[in-house]
Amino acid sequence: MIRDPFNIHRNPASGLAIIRTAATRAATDLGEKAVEASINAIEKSKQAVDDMAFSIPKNVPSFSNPQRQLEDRVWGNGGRSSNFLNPDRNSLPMYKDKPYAYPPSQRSRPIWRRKRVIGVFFLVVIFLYHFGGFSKQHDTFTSRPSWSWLKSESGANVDWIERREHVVDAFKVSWDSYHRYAWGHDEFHPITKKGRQMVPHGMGWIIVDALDTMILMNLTSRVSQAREWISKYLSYDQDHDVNTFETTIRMLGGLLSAHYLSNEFPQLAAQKDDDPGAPGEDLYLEKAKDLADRLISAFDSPSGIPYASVNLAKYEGLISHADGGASSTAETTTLQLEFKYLAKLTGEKYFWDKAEKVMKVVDDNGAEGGLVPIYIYAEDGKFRGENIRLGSRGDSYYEYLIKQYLQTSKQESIYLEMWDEALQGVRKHLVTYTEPSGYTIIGERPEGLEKPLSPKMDHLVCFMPGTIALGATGGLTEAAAKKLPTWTKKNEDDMRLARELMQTCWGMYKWMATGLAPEITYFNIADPPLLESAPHNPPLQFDPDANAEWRKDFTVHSNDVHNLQRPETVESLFYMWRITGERKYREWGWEMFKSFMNYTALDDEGGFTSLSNANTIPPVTKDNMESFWLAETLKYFYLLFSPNDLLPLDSVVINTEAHAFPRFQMSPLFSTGWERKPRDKDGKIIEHVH
Ligand code: DMJ
Repeated sequence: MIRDPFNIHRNPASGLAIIRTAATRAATDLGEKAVEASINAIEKSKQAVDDMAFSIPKNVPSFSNPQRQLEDRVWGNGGRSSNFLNPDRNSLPMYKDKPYAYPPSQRSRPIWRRKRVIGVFFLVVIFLYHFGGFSKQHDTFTSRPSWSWLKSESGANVDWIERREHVVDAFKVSWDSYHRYAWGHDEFHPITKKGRQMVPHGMGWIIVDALDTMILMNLTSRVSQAREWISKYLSYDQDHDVNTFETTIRMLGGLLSAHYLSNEFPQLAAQKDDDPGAPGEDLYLEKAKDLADRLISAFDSPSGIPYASVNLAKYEGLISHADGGASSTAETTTLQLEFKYLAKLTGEKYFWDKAEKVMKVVDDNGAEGGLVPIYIYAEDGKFRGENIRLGSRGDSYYEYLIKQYLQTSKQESIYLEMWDEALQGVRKHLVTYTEPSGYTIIGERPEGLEKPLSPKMDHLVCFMPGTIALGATGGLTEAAAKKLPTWTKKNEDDMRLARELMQTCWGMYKWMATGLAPEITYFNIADPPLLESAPHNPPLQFDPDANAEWRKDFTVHSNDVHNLQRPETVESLFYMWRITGERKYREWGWEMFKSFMNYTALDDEGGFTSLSNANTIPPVTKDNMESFWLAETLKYFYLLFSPNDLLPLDSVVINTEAHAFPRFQMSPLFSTGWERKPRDKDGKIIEHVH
């Protein structure tokens, strides 16, 4: 651990870090060119080998599908909000991984104008149809690739390392396509082969998010590409607002993880710091520190709850444009692992204290059953509304409770207590079983705990099976944890819940035509919903028959059929495999990986894309590669097929964007520094009467 070696926080704009970088650059300018040339040569020869191993299939998009057009309207700005009141699609976006369900333009238009538009539209459609405009799109795709390995049957002697190599190939193709068509851009649209920036000069969204996956996969030349770009071009001194949470989990998390992995595993993607042209050895940490100094300004609110956004150049937190000015609860409570690890690395206590204080302010609201509403005001630290869910805006609040406990080597018992309380609350208020088959789901309470349960589950909720298992064993295998005196019936029950939810999440994939989950699934449940204690006995296999009974339990609305390459289910499969050792989780992961290869790969080694409709074959493509495809989804596939000693679960903690940090001891410098207010058995705070 180092402590702010260059003391750069005292002068964030021009610290010694910057001087070092400039000096390195000046001294090595000539050498860099030579390195660049040799990197390119290596790349070319590597790609020649890749070509033989991995030829990209064809796929079929339908640009005429009305579903696609609907999705493009709602998700058209990539789920980002530039200005909620006046969404301007052309301005540089502020990234948000949430759909703003604002309706299409409400401006009223004279009817004759609308008619004319409709008329022109139909003429264009007829023209394209007649002259083969649509069929041409189809000609460039096939519905299934012809890789022989995709058809191989699972036997007893599976070579998991060979399977893992196919994941590496998928990563290389994705990265190289991005490098070819959109290098340095924050977004990549692989069908139109275009990139787009989120801030004026780009903030390395894809490069930084993908970096530690490349280190783990030992992709040396590609790590060099990324490192060079970060060294030469990455600047956070940009007069633009960014989302506090997304920038923290992806950029700060990515840089910190790259720092950790490259120090902990110097043999992986080895970078020789004394090579001519190589940037300074603390490049990742220096960039992380500079970014954190800007992001920390989000915490300067009256309550200490961070604002939704930050202007990076101005070091200024910005209140949310939407949601009545409230921040998302999960977003304010999913910054702690990153700022605490940075505090540990630099010795800068203010990072720790500001992140820690958020947890106190949230907890002081006294949420019943430990279940928090999904919005909170930065101004006064009070919750907004009563909408409770473990999907978007609620999810990682719960995830970071147990992970904060593990990060500091189980020294902060307050977070275990909060996690246990919340999990009990989930059981009591959100868990129920589907009909007729009896799958376990986590529903939502959109109007508060006293109001009806909505049987809706975002794919995002599928982080829960793995996280529950992680909480139950602390990252040990189940077999090892069971031998400890601390193992109780509660741990048994948690593992059962984890297994049941894992099966439900896998069912979301099995239900869809492409084998790729939708964004949201609804379930058929009893009225009133069955209690968590109710008997239930779902079938262990998903019968592939199109009319199989289990299919009646699931429903997917036409608005929700998109698949954004999300990681949560493979993330949980990874934890479940490591913890239970049950081979089926690896096999499910392999099946899912094959579905991604079958239905999201683009022609001409164009990479992989999100889908607007994953419930039709051929699927409808969306022309976007999410950075978490590289940072999370492919990383979790890689880890799932890797030997278990790669990132052992009992010594690391993995952030919500799949960036790995070490567990560590709290030094005397750091403390939790707060206590929970006394509360009753439902978790409500007991007010003292004076
Ligand atoms: C990622 O940015 C993170 O996993 C986050 O916690 C949730 N959304 C995406 C992936 O779905």
